Amino acid sequence: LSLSSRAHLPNGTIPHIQKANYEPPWANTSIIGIAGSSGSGKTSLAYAIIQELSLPWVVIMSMDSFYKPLTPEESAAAFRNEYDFDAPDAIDFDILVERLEDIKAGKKADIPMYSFEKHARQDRTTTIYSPHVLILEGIFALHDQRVLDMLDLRIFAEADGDLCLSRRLLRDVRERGRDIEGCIKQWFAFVKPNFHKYVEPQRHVADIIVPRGVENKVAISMVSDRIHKTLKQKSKLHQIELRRLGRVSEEA
Ligand code: UZR
Ligand code: MG
Repeated sequence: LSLSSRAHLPNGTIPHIQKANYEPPWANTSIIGIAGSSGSGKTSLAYAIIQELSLPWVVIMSMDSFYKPLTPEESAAAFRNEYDFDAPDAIDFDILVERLEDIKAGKKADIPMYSFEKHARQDRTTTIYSPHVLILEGIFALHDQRVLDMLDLRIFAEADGDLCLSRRLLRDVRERGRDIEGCIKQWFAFVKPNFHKYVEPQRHVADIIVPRGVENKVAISMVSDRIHKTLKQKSKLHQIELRRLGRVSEEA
């Protein structure tokens, strides 16, 4: 059973993109972590990596899903832009680790969905089940040792502070229902000081630091190559294991 014998290019796919195909069941999901400042372009980088990977089962999981629920007092503070969402304490790492372990074990994982307008989890959840690759993105993606241990690749997205601030202003006003004064208040009270305190130190545990985000085509293709290599390796090991268990007969 060769790996390439199962790889096929369905008619009608874009010719210059090579589709890869790996053997299911896919329990040992490969996980990429992307950390970086708010507004550094983590989400866009994640989408660019997905496009480059060109695999059928890749999902992005945002750490926003794991903000702890707020008490009524904390929620009121959040609406006054006085709640600190930029400290690791705001994130429920225990649940995040649990869900990542489930995904790694090939189990279904229900992921909370977050509303930035309401500063709260929504009632609905979304389900992640057995992807080839999962991209975990968030300001603290490289913060918790248990998460770090599960990552196949650790990325830190680098961008100038003024670029981050201007992106964040535009996005939060357009998409997250904020006003400029509130954004600026949050930035200088929490985002900027906590960047230096908690976010930037994650550079030291990153495998690669990616400057210029989505424009950095070289970095994106390196990440993609690396992941394809990892998947092939895992697939090979999986086949060897199956054969050892006598589940698959030898074929050409
Ligand atoms: P990204 N955040 C909110 O403003 N409100 C919430 O309810 C939850 C999070 C902000 C948070 C952080 N900070 O900087 C940012 N503040 O979301 C992280 N202040 O999201 O990485 O997409 O910028
Ligand atoms: Mg984002």
